Amino acid sequence: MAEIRRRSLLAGMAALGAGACAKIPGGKDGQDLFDAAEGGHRALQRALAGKQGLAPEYAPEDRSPTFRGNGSLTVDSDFYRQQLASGFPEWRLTVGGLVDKPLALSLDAIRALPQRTQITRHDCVEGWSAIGEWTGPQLGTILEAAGVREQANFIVFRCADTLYGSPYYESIDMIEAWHPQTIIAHALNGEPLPEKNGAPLRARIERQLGYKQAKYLTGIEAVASLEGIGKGNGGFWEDHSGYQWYAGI
Ligand SMILES: Nc1nc2c(c(=O)[nH]1)N[C@H]1C(S)=C(S)[C@@H](COP(=O)(O)O)O[C@H]1N2
Ligand SMILES: [Mo]
Repeated sequence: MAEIRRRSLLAGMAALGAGACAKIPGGKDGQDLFDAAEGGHRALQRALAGKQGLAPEYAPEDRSPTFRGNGSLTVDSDFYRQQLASGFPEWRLTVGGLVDKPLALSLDAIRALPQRTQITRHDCVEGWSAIGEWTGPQLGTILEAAGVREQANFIVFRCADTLYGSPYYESIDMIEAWHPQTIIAHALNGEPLPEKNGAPLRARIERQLGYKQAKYLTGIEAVASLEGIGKGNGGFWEDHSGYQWYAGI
């Protein structure tokens, strides 16, 4: 309970930005946060990242024999078919919005960044779980390379697929974006991502539910507000079924 309160407090602070005068109850942690805020936005993000809990990680033998697919299981386009058949040579992950240096990253470029591998449990609201080993660069590494601006409060994930006629998308706040376990995964259990699990790239946001784990990524966009994106609720299921935007496990 206290942890949930603290999380939403931190999320609120990040949304306000470092310049906002936030009063943080709770003793030493609060003071540390306040000190960090004085050091600037980037320092605040770092301090927050270091203080956050990690989602549990598992041993190789805990991995589920098969990691089922859910929601979209492919992308219905000729371009996707052709890229899938040839190892995605022309797939690009664009990084744009509130950044100094917009990027268009190939899979090779993404594989060349420092990598993180983590074995975590995926929980879908529909009532199933699976444990998988994910590998990819931390989102923070990519945001740093792109020079994300202070005005960014959210990262939006753009996907290649549509579900019921609308593009799938998701979003997270900057606390989640800088979290060490937030990665752009290109591999599952040591192999390139299978088609059904989001090939060639998907987000892993390990402290949140399945629908936040955007598959078939084509773009990352830094924005100040979620207004005007989809129906404004921060994600496909948030727009279509009223699912919570902060989908904490
Ligand atoms: N692009 C895209 N991402 C998506 C979905 C989708 O339909 N399209 N479904 C979500 C849901 S509800 C879940 S549970 C997981 C399923 O991931 P999996 O197919 O690897 O099991 O992906 C999430 N990300
Ligand atoms: Mo899900």
